[in-house]
Amino acid sequence: MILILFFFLPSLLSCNSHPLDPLTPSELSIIQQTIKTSNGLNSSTPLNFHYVGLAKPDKSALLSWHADDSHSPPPPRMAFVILRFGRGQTHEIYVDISTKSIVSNKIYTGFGYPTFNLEEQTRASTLPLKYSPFMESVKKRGMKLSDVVCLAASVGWFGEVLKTKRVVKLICYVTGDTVNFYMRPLEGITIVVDLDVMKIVDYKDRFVVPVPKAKGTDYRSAKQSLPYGRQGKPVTVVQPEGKGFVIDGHFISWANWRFHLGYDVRAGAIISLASVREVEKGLYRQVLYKGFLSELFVPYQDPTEDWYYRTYFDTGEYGFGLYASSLQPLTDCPTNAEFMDGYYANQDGTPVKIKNVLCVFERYSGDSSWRHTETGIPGQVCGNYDYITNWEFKTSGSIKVLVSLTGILAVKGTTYTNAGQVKKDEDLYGTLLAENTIGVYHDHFLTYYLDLDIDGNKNSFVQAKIKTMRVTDGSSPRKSHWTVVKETAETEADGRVELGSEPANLLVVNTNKKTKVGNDVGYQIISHGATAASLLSDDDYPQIRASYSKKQVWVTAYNKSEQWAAGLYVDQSRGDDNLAVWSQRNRLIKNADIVVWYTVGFHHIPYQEDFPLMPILTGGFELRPSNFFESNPLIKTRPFKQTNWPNCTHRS
Ligand SMILES: *[C@@H]1O[C@H](CO)[C@@H](O)[C@H](O)[C@H]1NC(C)=O
Ligand SMILES: *[C@@H]1O[C@H](CO)[C@@H](O)[C@H](O)[C@H]1NC(C)=O
Ligand SMILES: *[C@@H]1O[C@H](CO)[C@@H](O)[C@H](O)[C@H]1NC(C)=O
Ligand SMILES: [Cu+2]
Repeated sequence: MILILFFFLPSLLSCNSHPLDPLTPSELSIIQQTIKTSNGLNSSTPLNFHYVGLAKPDKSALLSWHADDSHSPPPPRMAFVILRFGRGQTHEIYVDISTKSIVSNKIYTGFGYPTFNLEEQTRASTLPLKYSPFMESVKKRGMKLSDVVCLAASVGWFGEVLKTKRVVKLICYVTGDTVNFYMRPLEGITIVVDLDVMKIVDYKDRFVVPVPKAKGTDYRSAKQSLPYGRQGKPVTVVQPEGKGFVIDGHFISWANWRFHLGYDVRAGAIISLASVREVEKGLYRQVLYKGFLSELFVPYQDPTEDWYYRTYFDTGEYGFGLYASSLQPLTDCPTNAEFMDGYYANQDGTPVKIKNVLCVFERYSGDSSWRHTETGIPGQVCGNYDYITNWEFKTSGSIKVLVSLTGILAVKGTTYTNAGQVKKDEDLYGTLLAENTIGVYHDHFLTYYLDLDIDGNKNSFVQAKIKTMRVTDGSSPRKSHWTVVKETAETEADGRVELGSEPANLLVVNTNKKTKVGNDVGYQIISHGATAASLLSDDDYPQIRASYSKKQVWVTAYNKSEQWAAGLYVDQSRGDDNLAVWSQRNRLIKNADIVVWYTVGFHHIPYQEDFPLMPILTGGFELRPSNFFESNPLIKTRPFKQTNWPNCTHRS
């Protein structure tokens, strides 16, 4: 099958934009101009852009356009913009890009604030450097002001009843002889900045603990000293006949798969319209209408004054795509990768490019007799943590979604230099990783939005529960066996699953489509490790905000405006608009257009190997055909030609 792809000539393929393509730089400029010159928004008060992204076209309009093989005009391209204007008003604006006009402009009055933009975080983080009480605090700790770096942290919500100001807390660190300033926190200082007036509004210096030393915290290889470990041999990937996939704009075809790959400043990578080819019929069959990382909740487990509020929502508060870093060829992606750039609008609405934000490559994992080639799409995000998110498409029909955590832990300064000094009943809220350095306990909950459309959008959620049966009538020498009892979810209440509570396969099926032998076609969701759920009490404020994090799987009725698991406005949110709340509507989900929300969860107890930089830890899940094909589709896929090139040279 793969040979067909070699007949595609990229130059012959049109590069017309697809309705799901991310906003281009020129479109972002049109949006900026349209808004800035529009009546009512063009006053002298600056406009602050917090989100600019493609307004998703109506699903049914898009699907009929897609089925029509692009002969009809595509649905119009619209942008969705969240901006703050004047004193403290959040506007939701739809812009029609072709007519350069504002379609609607609504003021949001509910709780919660939009995603921070980078510029306001940068401005806030420099305020302490000119603030004399802080300069005094730095001096008191024997540090140089020029070595201090501060970062903005969301403050969360802790039961305040009235509307609060849009504030952040600053967490400060010392660089000096290391790039890894995260390992050298300045403890005991609270700095609160009001972002709307850009001023420090609260300051406390409560206690001093030693700043951990710089020695041993640098992770750059040039900074290491003898003795070194053994060096591995070089590795390279060669595809003698060229790449096996074709990229047409944002549409990717490879082997039996095709799908659209986009970038969004909030979500990062977005996979749409993924369909897999059925060899017998020569048809592409729908699998995943849309999939992306909807939220990433990271609550730290230290209730003390300096740490209690550190319960981050990286997607809704910071923007997973905004913090994406450029992937480095040969380091992050192999030699045979293709790269895609991402564009977002900055505070002023001006387009900014993130080069190589996504990469696409084929991977041969020759660990079985069948051909195994996969396309991985890592998108990387960097704050202190790095998350590498992978979408792997397999010729077997599986989509494997993996997330790898690496990077730098958030650590806490302490007077302790040895675990033996810790008092018997004292809770450190973490592990002593190095002298004066505690790696604080925390979780990572990555919630994926998966709008599965298995052979169409009328699907059902089925739990194939595995139950032990007793043989009591003496009909068999056996006393027991297990069997499968299928339960089809009627409403959203039946679509909430706590993984591990009982053995079951989780299936999304289309009961309107049967295989030849009469089974419902379907896909199942299989966990690959990392199934942690939140352990916080239900009445704890971070838990109220992320009330969906107690269950790993939720199934909801499709609703275009329900995309972000923790709600649209997450900074200081109060839990009134999130996945768990939507699920309470208890809509019908049987034979309906449904969305599966799957959370990859880690409880992270730090260990010394996580210092000064954490080695990769991976978990994820797989969407796997289950009675979708008539038989193993790999049988029909011709294996790769083995090529041995002992004497090839590498040219970059
Ligand atoms: C704002 O736009 C309106 C209508 O386009 C125009 O009449 C007005 O002069 C503009 N004001 C400013 C400050 O640019
Ligand atoms: C769709 O979602 C929005 C936001 O949760 C909600 O206001 C609206 O009522 C929902 N519509 C339906 C039909 O459930
Ligand atoms: C490798 O080297 C051998 C001997 O020099 C030569 O015959 C062969 O063509 C080379 N193969 C490739 C793929 O370059
Ligand atoms: Cu962690």
